[in-house]
Amino acid sequence: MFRNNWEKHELIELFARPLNDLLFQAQSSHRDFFDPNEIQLSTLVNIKEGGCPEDCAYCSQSARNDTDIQAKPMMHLEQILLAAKAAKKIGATRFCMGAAWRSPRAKDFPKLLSAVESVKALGMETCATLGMLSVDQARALKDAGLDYYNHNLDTSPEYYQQIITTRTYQHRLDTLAHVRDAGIHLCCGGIIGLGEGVEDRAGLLLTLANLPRHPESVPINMLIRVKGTPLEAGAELDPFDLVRTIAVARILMPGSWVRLSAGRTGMSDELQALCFHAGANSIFYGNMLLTAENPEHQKDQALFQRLGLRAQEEIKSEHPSACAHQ
Ligand code: SAM
Ligand code: DTB
Ligand code: SF4
Repeated sequence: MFRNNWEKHELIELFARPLNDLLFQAQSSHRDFFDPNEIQLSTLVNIKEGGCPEDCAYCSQSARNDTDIQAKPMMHLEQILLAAKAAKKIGATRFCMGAAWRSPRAKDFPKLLSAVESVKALGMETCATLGMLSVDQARALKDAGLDYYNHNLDTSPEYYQQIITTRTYQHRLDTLAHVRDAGIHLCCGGIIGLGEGVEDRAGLLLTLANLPRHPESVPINMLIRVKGTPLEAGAELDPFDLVRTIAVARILMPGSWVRLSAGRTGMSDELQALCFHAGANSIFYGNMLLTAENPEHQKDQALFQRLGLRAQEEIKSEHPSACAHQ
């Protein structure tokens, strides 16, 4: 029922369709698997800020970029739990812990496992994004109760080298396989606005949709231009390219949650509404992403009210794509 044999030319054709036709097709796919008026809410917390050894050209937390972010030690368990309780109180169902690491260090691992267990015990879905994982690390996180792991491919295999040189596309695919094999849901997407072309947006979505199984969650980030990074002064992105990328993601992966991710503070309500129409049905919720700002939750609630959208309240244990992939 779900395809993972897409060809590049099919995606290029989708991207080139008149916007109304593309939106109609995306909205139709969306309604096959989801309530079109329900939005899933995830809250992020940065449990280890700055000082990252990787050289991702977009990132405020790379030690190689001259940004305002300084390296800090990992957060204490109590602080993480306070943040999770606050996220639950404002209505988030998933709590995502991010760390500026190439991969987790052995000495931090027991604390990470306790954080996952304690957040899970609050009745929230758990997510983490900690860089590359080994098979054993993925298994241990699963045993602690980790529901989702976020690890993005960021862009196409061809454009990737322009953005990151300290780890390869294959490294990323290996981590995705370790996460999958451990039985953790995958959250994997990318960024647009890196200076890539439409072939690269197609190349990213092609790789995601042709994985053995579609990621359950697909974050589409719009580049936040951070002062002191190599991408600080790149060309402005046409917002319709964001809408098209979301629509194509929705058509290719109809049973996945597509998340309108970084960059919402710079988007109008109208652009966000168009992204929801194109098939986005998840957001990061709460006033901070990792180091960058995100809309205040009251602002999102007011937008939901105006658009007749509802926040997902119940965590669904069964994912829409679960049976279709078997
Ligand atoms: N260090 C871990 C890693 O890279 O896997 C986890 C955190 S990392 C910040 C998570 C993702 O956030 C990146 O893969 C990238 O897609 C996104 N991201 C980071 N900085 C961004 C920015 N300035 N604008 C948009 N997205 C960004
Ligand atoms: C994802 O795809 N986007 C989030 C999350 N996964 C970890 C991160 C966005 C980061 C935006 C820039 C910042 O806050 O530093
Ligand atoms: Fe490090 Fe992740 Fe930022 Fe890359 S995106 S520099 S790995 S924190």
